[in-house]
Amino acid sequence: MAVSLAALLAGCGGGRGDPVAHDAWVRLPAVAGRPAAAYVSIDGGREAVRLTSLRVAAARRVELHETMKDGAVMSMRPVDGIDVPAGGTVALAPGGAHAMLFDLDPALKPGGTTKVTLMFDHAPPIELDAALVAPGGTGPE
Ligand SMILES: [Cu+2]
Repeated sequence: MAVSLAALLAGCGGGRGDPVAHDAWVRLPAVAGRPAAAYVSIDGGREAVRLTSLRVAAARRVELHETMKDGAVMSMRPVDGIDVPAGGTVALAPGGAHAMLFDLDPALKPGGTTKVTLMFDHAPPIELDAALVAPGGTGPE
């Protein structure tokens, strides 16, 4: 399949084919000092990309995790990226893939927001506000 140079260049600078992120939220930890979890939905663009990391200024360290179910036992493990198919939607959501935020700023309170930045292997970063949700909350209301 032929791809023109112009199309390639258009894809490299925030063109229309880039992925879009929305509905970001962070579930605050029930106990201060425990990790928080961040969730977001990503609509794939013209080409498949890989979410390689998530940056949160208010957290010292962030890991991408996937959740596995072995019978009734749920566990999670770090992954080095999450695939976002072209034209598809990937939801980081409770019970599935998520980002784990370590050493989150304890001043963050439910009802506020914090900035998160999604980093991709070959798409521009996306920065958006994540709603802060109380421990045990199921999503932003
Ligand atoms: Cu986790």
